Amino acid sequence: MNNEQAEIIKATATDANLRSYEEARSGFDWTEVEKHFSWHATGKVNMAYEAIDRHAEAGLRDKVALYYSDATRDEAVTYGKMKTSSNKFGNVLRRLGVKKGDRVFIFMPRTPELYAALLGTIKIGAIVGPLFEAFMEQAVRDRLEDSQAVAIVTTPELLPRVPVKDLPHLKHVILVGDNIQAGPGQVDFKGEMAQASDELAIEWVDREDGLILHYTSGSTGKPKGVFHVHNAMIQHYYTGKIVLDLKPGDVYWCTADPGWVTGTSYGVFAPWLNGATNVVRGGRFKPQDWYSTIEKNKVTVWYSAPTSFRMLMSAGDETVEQFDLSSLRHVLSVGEPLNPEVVRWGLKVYNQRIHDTWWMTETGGQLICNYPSMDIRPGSMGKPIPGTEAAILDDNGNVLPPNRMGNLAIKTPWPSMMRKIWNNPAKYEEYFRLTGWYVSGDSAYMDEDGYFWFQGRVDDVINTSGERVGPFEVESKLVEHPAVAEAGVIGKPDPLRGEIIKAFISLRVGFEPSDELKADIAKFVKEGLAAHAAPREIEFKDKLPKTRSGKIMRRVLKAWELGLPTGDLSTIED
Ligand code: 6R9
Repeated sequence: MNNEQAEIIKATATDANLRSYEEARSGFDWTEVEKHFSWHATGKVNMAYEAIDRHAEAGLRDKVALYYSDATRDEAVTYGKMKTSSNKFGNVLRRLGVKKGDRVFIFMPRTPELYAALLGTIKIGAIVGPLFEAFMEQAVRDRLEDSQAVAIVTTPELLPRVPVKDLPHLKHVILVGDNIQAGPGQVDFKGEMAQASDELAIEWVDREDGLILHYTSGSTGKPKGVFHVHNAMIQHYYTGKIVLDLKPGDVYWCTADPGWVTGTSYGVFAPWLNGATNVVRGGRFKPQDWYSTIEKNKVTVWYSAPTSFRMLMSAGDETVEQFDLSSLRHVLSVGEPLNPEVVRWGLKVYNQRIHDTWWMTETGGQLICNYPSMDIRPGSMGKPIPGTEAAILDDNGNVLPPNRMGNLAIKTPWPSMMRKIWNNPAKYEEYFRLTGWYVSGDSAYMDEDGYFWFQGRVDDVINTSGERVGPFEVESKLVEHPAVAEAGVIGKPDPLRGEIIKAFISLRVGFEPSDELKADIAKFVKEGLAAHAAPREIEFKDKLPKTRSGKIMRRVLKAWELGLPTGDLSTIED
């Protein structure tokens, strides 16, 4: 089915946490993993305690939990320090009256304060909602409105994008910065933290109580609030151990922002549950900064995304040679298909096999992976982790034989599975419409040896530089522009970004196509929604292809774009 399939890169790991794949799977039992946790006996649990306090209390108080650097800061935060700073933040929230189950959003750049706020929120049993700092007003509004958040942690720079007046549930704006003059409803983070106690009575919650709310895009409607519970720690801990292969001495760098699920499940929970040292690099992507982050911190395990690897690749082999990257011993990727080309390049320049991993916001944790002890087939996502089963189903839920393309599905349940879509039970049910299975929305096939190969999205979700963008959200923003009558948005294949956003637009009467107008429309989306959601290409059309029920037929736009046959047009409007 795929000629890449013949290529095999042999496993080299000798001391992987995982025995052979087959051995690890046979007789696997999640309850054995649970025994690692202190709550196994009591039943009461808290993710932040297990990630930080537990280690701080077990002799790792002075071990570095976080190496943080950006253009102006360079800090090492110990487990002991992370415990007290998150305790303090928990106390700040309690003093404001924030309670278990309340939603608290964090909307700020990656800094040690962000991590203290995230952990402190979890410590008091509140549900944390991380937001990308790139979000503009509409994106922030949608998420805070839907979740009825009571508090937001942000910076004075980002505050103008929080429409406080329109959000009646939002009672507290906690501002992180210097010389904050807190107005009504506002709180000075630093001032409050300085006064707060180091000691906090942790809120012990049930395994099924709320932990985190990640908003993510679907093909229709507003973004969905994917709701995860404390129980997810079982999977975060276990995959941190067997997939990331984390050991106590590791310095681990996950390049993802906590606004993306990778930046929390594997940028916060998995590494700290495993007692590793975590690296966070603030600021924007620059190849030299990235390599110097690895060199300076002696990063051993590195988890990034195809889009970043492709950008590093285009920065050239010479750039790699300027740095000492010999500390690296394990490299992984997630977010989009990992091109075989990138895998080969990684082997050449880093002397590392890049291990692909597949999972989703909804799955909460890794599911289909290449283990350290497994041969890699470049272009394949790997095999389901122990304790889980994956299959390719037809649309009626029948399991398809090897080499047949269909719906990638996972047998339910697994520990980190989402527990609901906030305010939208119907949407939640859609994922489980084929009894006994979670239907991912990705299409794939499995080869004879059980390796899974990604083929595409079943719906229209665009994956640009590893970020999921719903075409509907972009179209809605586009039609708010005074010149735009109708808009249809697709993902156009792009060698660097995976896909870029291309918009087909019909103009209102009185407007003429021009390059200035294109630029103005793109800017409108960038400032109104998010930079990564702005179309990089715009094409004006007199009319857009629509179904009789008025739905824009994105697959026809895509076929036009790719010069492919348009397929069944029976539902098209005239
Ligand atoms: C963790 C994360 C999920 C979607 C998923 C799929 C794509 C993720 C992939 C991959 C090919 C991989 N995706 N990993 N495609 N190979 N290894 O990315 O979550 O942002 O929710 O995106 O990303 O299409 O369905 P999320």
